[in-house]
Amino acid sequence: MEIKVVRRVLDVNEKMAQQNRNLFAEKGIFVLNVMSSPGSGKTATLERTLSYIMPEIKTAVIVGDICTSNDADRLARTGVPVVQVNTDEFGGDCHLAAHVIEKAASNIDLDDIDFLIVENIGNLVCPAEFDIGEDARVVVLSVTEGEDKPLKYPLMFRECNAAILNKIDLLPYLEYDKNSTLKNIQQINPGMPVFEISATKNTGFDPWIEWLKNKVKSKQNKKS
Ligand SMILES: Nc1nc2c(ncn2[C@@H]2O[C@H](COP(=O)(O)OP(=O)(O)OP(=O)(O)O)[C@@H](O)[C@H]2O)c(=O)[nH]1
Ligand SMILES: [Mg+2]
Repeated sequence: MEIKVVRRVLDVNEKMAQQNRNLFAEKGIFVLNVMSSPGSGKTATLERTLSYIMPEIKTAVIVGDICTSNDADRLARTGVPVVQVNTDEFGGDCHLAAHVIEKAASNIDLDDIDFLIVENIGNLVCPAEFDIGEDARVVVLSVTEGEDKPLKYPLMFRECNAAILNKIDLLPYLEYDKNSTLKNIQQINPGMPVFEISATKNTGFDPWIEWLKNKVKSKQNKKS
């Protein structure tokens, strides 16, 4: 009985996600779902990423948190349209579901953007289970979280198209085996690109930005 209920929730989400995907395809918008545990640096990475791609790529952001508009305030300072979703209004969900994205996107002029970033709620488990109609998923892992996280949270790493290893600037101060982390990521998702960056020190961004721009442009080309 319990399994049936869970299936139904996921089935409904899947349908809604497909509707979102159709809408975004029609508009030629590349949608990126950014996920990580709390505090890995999703917002910091996105603040910096926006400074690299704007104004060349017209972008909007949907950001999910259980409470507060802190992240929306930070991201709005870059000048892009931002919609903050707070899930405590509907039960404190630990992830963004497809119907939430549909509602949030209705507050954005989709004819005026080529790229929609979704910063998911900080959680290394639930967001990976919910398709929101995105084109690609990226997981941000920071070096303070430990080498074994890809092995402990395999779904997240299996479901993502790329990983960002953030807070590289802290390596000199940590007992941390970066190569072991990279090996663990490849064990779960062989061939997955990993971008080593420091969001706060602004290092390592070029390969990540190139990967992103290629994705956005190939989606635009599919439309035209
Ligand atoms: N040293 C260092 N600190 C960082 C880096 N990136 C982010 N931080 C710090 O990590 C903390 C969390 O960063 P956020 O960008 O808020 O992380 P987040 O993943 O968006 O957090 P939630 O949205 O709450 O899940 C902040 O204090 C950042 O300044 C980095 O590259 N190096
Ligand atoms: Mg954040």
